[in-house]
Amino acid sequence: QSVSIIRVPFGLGAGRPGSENGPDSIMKFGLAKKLQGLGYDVQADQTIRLPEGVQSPPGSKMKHVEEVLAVAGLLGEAVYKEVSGGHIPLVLGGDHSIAMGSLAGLTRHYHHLGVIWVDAHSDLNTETTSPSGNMHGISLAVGLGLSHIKLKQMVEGAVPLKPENCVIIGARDLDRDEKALIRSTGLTCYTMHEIDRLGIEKVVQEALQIAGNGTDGVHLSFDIDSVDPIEAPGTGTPVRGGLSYREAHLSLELMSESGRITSADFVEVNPLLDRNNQTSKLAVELIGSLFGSRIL
Ligand code: DIR
Ligand code: MN
Ligand code: MN
Ligand code: MN
Repeated sequence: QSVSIIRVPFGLGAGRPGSENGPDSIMKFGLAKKLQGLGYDVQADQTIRLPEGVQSPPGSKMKHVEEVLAVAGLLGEAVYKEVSGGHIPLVLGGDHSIAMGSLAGLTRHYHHLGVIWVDAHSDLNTETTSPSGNMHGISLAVGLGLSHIKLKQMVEGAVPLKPENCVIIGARDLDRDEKALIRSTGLTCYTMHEIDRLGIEKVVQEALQIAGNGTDGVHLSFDIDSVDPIEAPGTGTPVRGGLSYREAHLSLELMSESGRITSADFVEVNPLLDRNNQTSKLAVELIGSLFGSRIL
């Protein structure tokens, strides 16, 4: 099996700077070595950069739309190339707006893609409902075709996700219109309440069923702010009451065991806000669990 690491040092979709330093920080703490130690052939990693001269006009509600679209287009093409070449794309963010690029490239290849979105938030705002104007808060809505911004603007041949194959895990900070959308679209959202009641094992097994039901690929989009800020302080929008250290690892161990995950994003690591690189190091460990690292 071969993994293609794609670094996306882009943070303009978030409300504060720093996540653009996430990819290099995660790599610095030994990601390539970890994957090689687990038996993967790690493809020479590539970096997707914002082309020079791309700048959104000032004064619009959503911030940095042009920059986000430019990066998503380039990332989407890169992801499509890797996945159609038989490699597992591992995308390192950057803020969560880059997931639009991953989804665009992946849905060109997998016409029935399931998505597991692990996040404190649901990223289901649209340009109409967004209270912040931050593009990282709309990426799942774009994936589902609910925004005026479409995946096919980024990659030709991309198709929208089907809500019945999309699952959110770890939500605990939802905006009003996001709640309404979760109810109306019929995607599955396991908030921290369901995780507390059912246990993370049951939640992840159900999520794998839903995302894997009739799909030809399952993408994991992992926002590090899903993990409790005690373990992951280095992120732009921390929310207390998140996944514990073991819940986060167990989720990824179960996904690994299932053999169903065909690509992943790890996003929103912000080294500027971190304490002793705790969050970057955690990201490396968690990616290890997804790729088969076990305690014994
Ligand atoms: C909020 C925060 N719902 C927004 N979203 C974040 O800006 O739309 N997503 N932080 O990860
Ligand atoms: Mn997110
Ligand atoms: Mn989040
Ligand atoms: Mn989705």
